[in-house]
Amino acid sequence: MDETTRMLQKYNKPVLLALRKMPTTTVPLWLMRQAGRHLPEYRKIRSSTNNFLDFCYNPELASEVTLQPVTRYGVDAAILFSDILVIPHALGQDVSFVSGKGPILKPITNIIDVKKLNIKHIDTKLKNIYKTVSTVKQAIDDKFKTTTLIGFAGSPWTVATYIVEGGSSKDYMGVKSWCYSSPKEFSVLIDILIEATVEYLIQQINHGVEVIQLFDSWAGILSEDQFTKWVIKPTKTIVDKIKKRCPNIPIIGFPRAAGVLYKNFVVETGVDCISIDQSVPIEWAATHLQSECTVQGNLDNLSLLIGSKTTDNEVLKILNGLSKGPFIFNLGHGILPNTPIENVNRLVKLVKGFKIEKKSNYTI
Ligand code: 1CP
Repeated sequence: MDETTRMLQKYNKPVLLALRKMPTTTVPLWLMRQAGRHLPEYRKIRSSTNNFLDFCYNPELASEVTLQPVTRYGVDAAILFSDILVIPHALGQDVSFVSGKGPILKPITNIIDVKKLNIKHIDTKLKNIYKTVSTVKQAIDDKFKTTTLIGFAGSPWTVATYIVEGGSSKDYMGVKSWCYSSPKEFSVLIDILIEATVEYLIQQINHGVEVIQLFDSWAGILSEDQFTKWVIKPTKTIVDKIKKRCPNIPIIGFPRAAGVLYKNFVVETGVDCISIDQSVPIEWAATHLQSECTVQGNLDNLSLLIGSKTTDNEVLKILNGLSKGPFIFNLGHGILPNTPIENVNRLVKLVKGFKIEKKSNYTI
């Protein structure tokens, strides 16, 4: 047993153990977007600041909301409270969040504007986020010893959709037209995002995050070839660069709605864990994905919002199908703002109370 394994077992952090394909006593659990509007304690603190980015850049408030779901539910991981759009903001793009409308960016649609993005000052602009990481890590070391701290960034493709479309989009007409018609130009934007994302994640790691998740929320809108170009390749570059500098930090990939392309993504990028959405059949995930890496997922966020007997059955189906191998329970996409607290409590109880059968497909 090496030193890292001994440390992991001593501190018994279930999420880290699962990411290293090691057995756990209970199924590790956290929920995407667990810190946010479904929590009354979040809404209370959030109402103190008008501007959402100011809120993300306030280490005291951001570290407090990062820990709220850990304190309330006892989930096994805290995910840094920030947003994927701090990267375009740090690169110099105008970004704001309008209540009821979501993010609004000044769209960048040509190579001249792409070349105005400036990577030089990102660490200065993001320094308060690094301070949030250090503050949360200290609190975890002091008080929540079994909790894993997850850092994150948006993947280049998904961040590019916001940069080009100027916000959320229904059809992604602008960004898809660009990558089909001028792939060389578009790759200049993707390369800037790769470089900024690697720097941002390395700094998060230096300040205390123990795991990285890459959110590619809009990966599922691309054809196979475009998926390979704009999702798999940039992710592989990011994974390679981070592994070179921080070989012990596990990386979770989340190319949402990728269907059968999840398999290509896992094999080609070298991620340690794949986060899957609810459209992936459990048995297929166990056979084709869990044989390669740890799997995370995949309860429908809407099922959790409803919280009926059907939800319990779906949870049990996921647990029965995936808990024999390296697995982290999560949702298929972020928790919805109207999700009742009691539904989350019930889910946590069900997952934590689940008896794991004798393992067959662990590495040790
Ligand atoms: O006023 C508010 O409270 C704003 C709501 C909100 C919150 C709570 C936004 C605006 N971002 C966040 C935090 C956030 N965003 C986190 C940390 C909280 C946690 O996970 O516990 C994370 C990981 C994100 C990531 C994020 N932001 C993604 C990827 C994950 C996903 O859900 O797909 C995306 C696409 C965004 C963009 C974004 N940020 C906020 C909004 C409304 C949107 C647009 C979403 C869309 O286009 O549908």
